[in-house]
Amino acid sequence: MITSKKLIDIENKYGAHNYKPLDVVLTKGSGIWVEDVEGKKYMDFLAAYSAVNQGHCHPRLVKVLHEQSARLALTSRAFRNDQLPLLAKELCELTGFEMMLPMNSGAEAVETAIKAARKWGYTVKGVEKNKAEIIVCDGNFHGRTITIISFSSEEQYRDGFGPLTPGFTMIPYGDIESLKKAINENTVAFLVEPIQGESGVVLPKEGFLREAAETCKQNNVLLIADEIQSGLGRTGMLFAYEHENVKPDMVIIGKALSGGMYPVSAVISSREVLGVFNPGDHGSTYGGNPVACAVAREALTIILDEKLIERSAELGKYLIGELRKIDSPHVDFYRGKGLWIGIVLTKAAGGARRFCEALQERGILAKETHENVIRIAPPLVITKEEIDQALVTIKAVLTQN
Ligand code: IF1
Repeated sequence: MITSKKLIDIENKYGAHNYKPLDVVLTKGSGIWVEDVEGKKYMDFLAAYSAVNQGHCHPRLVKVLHEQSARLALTSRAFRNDQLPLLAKELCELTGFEMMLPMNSGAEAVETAIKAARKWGYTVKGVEKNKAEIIVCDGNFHGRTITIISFSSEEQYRDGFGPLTPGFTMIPYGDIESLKKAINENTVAFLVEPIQGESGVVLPKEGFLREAAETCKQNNVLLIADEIQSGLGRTGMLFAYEHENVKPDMVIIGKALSGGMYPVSAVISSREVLGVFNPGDHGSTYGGNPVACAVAREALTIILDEKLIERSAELGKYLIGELRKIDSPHVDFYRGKGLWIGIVLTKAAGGARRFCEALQERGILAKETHENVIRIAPPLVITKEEIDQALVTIKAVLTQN
């Protein structure tokens, strides 16, 4: 057997160092549990940044992946396949939108939404050629492509990668007055995460999304919700924007759309918006492939069959309630929705990394974000008993370290 240490050395030698992962080398997963190459078991409290909402290696997803990959894996969009129409229909019926466009990674779906919004601006709204502007938020995370990092507020994500893509304006997250001021006749869209993930599970002021939706409507600006991380049950609703009773013009999904089994993303929207694409305008070799579509269909069905949205709402409320009972000198406050919680540490706590390492030591894998936030996001299949088990460990780490 190759040891963890040996594998880490090999990865460090041959793999680019664009990450600094916890030094745990995983080889197996089932539900909320993962196992390293030495056989130590951990609870996964990150769930691959909410891609594994359905739990690791869900038997139904494994089965569909096996069967579909043995039947037909890839045709490209030059030909049709028998899975894409069914995913498109089921996804639209589930979400209440008219059309979808399938991609692979989240970033590609964000790019797709940006292209759709710009083209809608020129062909429907009547914006002057090459003048389209899109408003984004401070602290955003939408992916890693050149265009997407062009409007990141994180210096490190942009530094060294210029020249950057123009056409984006930034406002403070949650500030409705700034949004109103930033809109002009060239504004085609407002792109926003209903809850910011990488920023540390940051919720905007209550009412912000509702007012933003009204403002967008009044000004003929598209509201684009990036639900790649917040969507598909994570916050105790199918989509996080439902907490504010709004309906965006475009929604971007990925991650849990495949339950972590395969890269699948999509943009869902109206005929008016996605109808701007003509044959040849946009595409992808793998986007909409039969394996992706079959897996996504099953992943969506699992969310409904196993009542994962309701579980997230109920167990999330329970978990944050129990966390708040922990009397720790290191915790400033807790925030979150559903099974998506940020433990915000005090300045004096010395950063979240050491707490994540202590959790790892005791069998819980969680990831810090922005120095001082421990992010908690287990697969939504977690049971109350497993949460109680985890709470003992979390309490020990937050009070003893
Ligand atoms: C990394 C963060 C999370 C996302 C939202 C689009 C994408 C993401 C709201 C792009 C991706 C990831 C990717 C991963 C780490 C991660 C992350 F800390 F970096 F910000 F989740 F919090 N929109 N999020 O959260 O989707 O192209 O990756 O499929 O880049 O290291 P992708």
